[in-house]
Amino acid sequence: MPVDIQPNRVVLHHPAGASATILLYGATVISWISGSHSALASASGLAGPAPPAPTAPLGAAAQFTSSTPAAPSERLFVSALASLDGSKPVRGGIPICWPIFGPPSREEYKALKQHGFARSSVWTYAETVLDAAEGVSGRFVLESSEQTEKLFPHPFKLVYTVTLAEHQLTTSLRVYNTGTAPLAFQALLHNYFRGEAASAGVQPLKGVRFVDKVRDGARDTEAREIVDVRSYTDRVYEAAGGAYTLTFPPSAHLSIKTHNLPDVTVWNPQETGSGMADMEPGGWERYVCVEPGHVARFVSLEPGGEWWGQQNAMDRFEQLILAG
Ligand code: TA6
Repeated sequence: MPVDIQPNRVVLHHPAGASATILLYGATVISWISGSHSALASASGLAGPAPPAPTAPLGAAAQFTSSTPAAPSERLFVSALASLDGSKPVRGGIPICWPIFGPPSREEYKALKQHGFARSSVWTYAETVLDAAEGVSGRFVLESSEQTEKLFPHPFKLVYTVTLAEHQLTTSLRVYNTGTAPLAFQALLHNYFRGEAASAGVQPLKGVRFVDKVRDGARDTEAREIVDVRSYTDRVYEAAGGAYTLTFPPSAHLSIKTHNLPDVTVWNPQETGSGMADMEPGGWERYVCVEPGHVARFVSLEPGGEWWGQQNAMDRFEQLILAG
């Protein structure tokens, strides 16, 4: 069954063995299993606890070719202590931050919680958009309601489309202003990518201006070719270029391309993560958050207007294996 619609989640299955699981709570993608080579995934720390991956020495991985049978492996981190019952935002996966990112920075939004309410609202599964070898795609909707209007007095409609291909996951957020006044918002896709944080690198961010939340919002310019997260990192890079590579040496990488999401946050709490009740012990060692967003400035959408932002995450295992 390519699209499995369950009471609280939707599972997209791609014929090549990939899958994506999306909770209706927050339209949070909680699993992206990409068709890939499990031996390398295991060696690089990318493979998740399920499904089981056969072990093989890393040296053997270079022998692989594109015709080697692939075993799927998990690309997202979800804390073992995350709540998946709708009682609080999921610690992991891809929470959607909307209509704000971080704590409210505008007086008119002061009733909102950190990162807004999209990640803690129950969305509706609207339709299966595509069901083909090229991709399997499902669409989720969240509309303003009496509940949202108490906190956020702006009529809106959000449409979130998740598209799965053999080695790619594309998530696309559309915002419609269904009200009569301009709608101002930030938007961000808070990806928790699974992999060994100690070896992870994000690039190219050299020369990009950033706000350092670890240093009380100090402004600075990135000097490194490759950004690591070996110390507590919480940086919002502004107008960062929109295309990034997340590497987990020696062999795995993801490439992330975006549309209309000009900024990117890189976050890993290191030991401060132990202060989060829903963080599994040492969980911060097993992921890096690379979060494309439109956050440095608010989007201002006129009545009747439409905005969309998109990210495409591509698992580049196969290419590296072939290159190796
Ligand atoms: O995107 C990074 C960040 O804003 C950090 O400052 C950090 O607190 C993180 O998000 C997690 O926020 P949360 O509200 O999910 O605990």
